[in-house]
Amino acid sequence: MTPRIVEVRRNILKHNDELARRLRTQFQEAGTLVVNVVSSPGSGKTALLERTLTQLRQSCRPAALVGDLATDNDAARLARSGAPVRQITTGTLCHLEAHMIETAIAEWNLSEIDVLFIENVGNLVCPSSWDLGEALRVVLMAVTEGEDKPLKYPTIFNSADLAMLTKIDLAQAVEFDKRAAETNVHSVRPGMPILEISTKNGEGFDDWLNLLTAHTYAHT
Ligand SMILES: Nc1nc2c(ncn2[C@@H]2O[C@H](COP(=O)(O)OP(=O)(O)OP(=O)(O)O)[C@@H](O)[C@H]2O)c(=O)[nH]1
Ligand SMILES: [Mg+2]
Repeated sequence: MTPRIVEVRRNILKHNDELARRLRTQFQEAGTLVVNVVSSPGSGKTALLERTLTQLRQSCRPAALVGDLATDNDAARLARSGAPVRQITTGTLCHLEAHMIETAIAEWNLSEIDVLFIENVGNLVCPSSWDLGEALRVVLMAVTEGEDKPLKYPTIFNSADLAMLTKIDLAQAVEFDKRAAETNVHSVRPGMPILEISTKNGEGFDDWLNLLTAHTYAHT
């Protein structure tokens, strides 16, 4: 790679970081908890958010943005919860960027949103470098993907605040080694909390909702 290209990339990332910092301040001032959900394609991000939005709507005001290269299928799934939802289609881009979040929320009144979920584009590589102004970054890892993902994609696990082992209802069927997975997560990010969750049978949902509630800003 030539030095010129490296420099352009660095400038783009710097611009993203500055905007993300401004967004983070805006979210904090509005009292909106922003959660960036990342994983490889098909690990269960939308399924997790479908159930989460439906349950959270009983006690607070959640909303969601969802990024995909194409289609608004995931937005349609999430909108069935009744929460405000917007799809961001990225075309050829493998991650969301801060300016896309800024545009997508432009018409929303943040003070009316307690928790904003951002489902990132399914990818364990690109989203790790792009700050979206979130307060929490959650990385999902489905039991069907094997235990070694943290070792192969350390950057995303290292930049996350919480790891989730999803599709835990399938763990036995695919002979998933939970202890090995936890060891791998902690070898990359010592001490990171790990939740086990199933959107099929609801396992782990109470812990997940409690964790969100603990991070939600108190509204007066
Ligand atoms: N058994 C089981 N299947 C699940 C669970 N969560 C999701 N799935 C299934 O996994 C598949 C993919 O789930 P999605 O929620 O669409 O995954 P995603 O991460 O949003 O996928 P992309 O948006 O394409 O990256 C679907 O067929 C879901 O029904 C779970 O907890 N248990
Ligand atoms: Mg999805």
